[in-house]
Amino acid sequence: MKSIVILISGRGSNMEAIVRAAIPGARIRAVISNRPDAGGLAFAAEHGIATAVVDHKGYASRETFDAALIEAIDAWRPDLVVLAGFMRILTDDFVDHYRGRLLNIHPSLLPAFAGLHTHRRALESGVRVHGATVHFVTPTLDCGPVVIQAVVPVLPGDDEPALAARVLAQEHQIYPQAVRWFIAERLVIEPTGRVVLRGEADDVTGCVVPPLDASGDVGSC
Ligand code: NHR
Ligand code: GAR
Repeated sequence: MKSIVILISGRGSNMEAIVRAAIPGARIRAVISNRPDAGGLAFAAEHGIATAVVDHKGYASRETFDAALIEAIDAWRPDLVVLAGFMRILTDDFVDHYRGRLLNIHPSLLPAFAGLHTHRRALESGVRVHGATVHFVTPTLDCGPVVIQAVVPVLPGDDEPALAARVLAQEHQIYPQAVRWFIAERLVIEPTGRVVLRGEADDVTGCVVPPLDASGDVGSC
């Protein structure tokens, strides 16, 4: 049985999707938040998962915060650490400590729109497709090896909440899939930084393109 620790900062719907996926061979040991008011903590507690808060506001530097976070995480001896809407940039030391076993979901088709406010920036830029990316975390923000991406259309009339909701629905599909692959030891990071999926592809491969609306509005973009 492999152990997983999930880090959140807020609502925790991706954490919830991973918990609900009941991944064979995996046990979610703890959910840790840097914010005491993170909504996701209640869901975790209700599901019998240990919760903890390491409040970044109680630390003078990123280094001391990250050291405290490592201590809280390592108490659970995790095989995998999952960032699920975790909103603090992590130091190189933290990332090195969990090298090859630290995943993040980012709400854009990386390498486009690294950083914050991805949906607003996608709308402003005029792109016709947007999406989400699960990647291994490396010291350079949102630049680590890509595991799986999902694509959604940007539709006429979209605002930030509408686009975010369309992307989030896909996040809830691809993040459990990425974790399933990791736990099954099917993800290999090649020296080039590409991720290769070992074994036969499941029903879902490393790219998810949901069927577009049949209205034709988006078919010709
Ligand atoms: N850390 C490293 N080193 N590398 C990555 O790829 C990371 C990371 C930490 C978090 C998630 C992330 C994202 O998916 C993530 C990836 C927070 C910020 C940010 O600017 C940026 C990216 C991500 C998470 N945070 C502000 C900060 O000063 C705080 C913002 C807030 O609290 O609302 O840390 O995009
Ligand atoms: C998700 O859309 C996730 O991709 C994004 O925040 C949301 C968290 O939702 N992550 C980032 O923006 C990281 N910078 P959740 O708390 O309901 O999973």
